[in-house]
Amino acid sequence: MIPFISIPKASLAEELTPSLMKFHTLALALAFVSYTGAHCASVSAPSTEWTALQGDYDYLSDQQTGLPDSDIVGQGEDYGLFVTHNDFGSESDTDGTFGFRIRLDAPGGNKNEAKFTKAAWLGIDADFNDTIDVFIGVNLSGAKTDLGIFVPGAGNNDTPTSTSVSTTAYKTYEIGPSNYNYRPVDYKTDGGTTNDLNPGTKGEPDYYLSVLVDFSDIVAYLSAMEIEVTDQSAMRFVSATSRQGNKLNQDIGGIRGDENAGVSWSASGALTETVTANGIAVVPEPGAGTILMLGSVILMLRRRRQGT
Ligand SMILES: [Ca+2]
Ligand SMILES: [Ca+2]
Ligand SMILES: [Ca+2]
Repeated sequence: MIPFISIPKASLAEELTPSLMKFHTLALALAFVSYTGAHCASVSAPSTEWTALQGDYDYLSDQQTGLPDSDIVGQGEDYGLFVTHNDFGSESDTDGTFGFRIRLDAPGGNKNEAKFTKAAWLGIDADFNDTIDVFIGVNLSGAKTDLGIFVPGAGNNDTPTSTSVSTTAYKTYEIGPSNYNYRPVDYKTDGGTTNDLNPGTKGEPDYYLSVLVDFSDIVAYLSAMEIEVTDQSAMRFVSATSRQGNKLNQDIGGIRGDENAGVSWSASGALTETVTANGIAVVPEPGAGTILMLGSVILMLRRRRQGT
């Protein structure tokens, strides 16, 4: 439900404090953000059709194995992480496709053929208890060709260090042009200001890695874990790259290198803001305390006016 804040009459508004007016402006702006329509985007679509999360998303040259093709980068409007949920007009709120796109510092493979040869993950905390509940991603390391939904490993999965990915996928899909894409950034169509955030490394453009899976499979997996979600549910994400399928051992979005790797996910700075599957910010409804405070301020001002 969209929070509704009534604007006071001008005469009364003149008496409201500047901070109260700022609150009104902020509440209305946030309500607008939460009300914008759903996006639909193919796996290769311009990034303007995906939903960008967090501006300065990750540090340059901070991934731990010296490989720029695994370095997640994102600065300002040259975003490092996007998500999308596409419902194709379905009325169900548990179907459609869901996916993520990360921006990497350089292409992998060789100069004749750009190719991602590592693993990339989006971890989801769907119940806000600071543990990663499920991963989606792709593992193209070695001879692997796995794209799908992956179960967190046997550890606590509550800090970057204690989090891993089970080697057995919950669900895999055949990789094809509808669910996997690896291509150079083109800021003229993707938005942002540059194709190469870190010219000091290889002098090649940054690359987007994009993955889509069936949202209903995520819903089913989480439901089996007693976490019920729809495409309107609030969730938080982490992103990571790795050399093998089971560890987050190259780069984690939002953390510089392995700083904060031993602290909780929320304290580490790696979790995104709270959003729906489509990346739309979830606005908490005004708390009872806020409404009471607003009510008593307005009442006090009215009484003061009547008394003069
Ligand atoms: Ca990085
Ligand atoms: Ca969790
Ligand atoms: Ca990082």
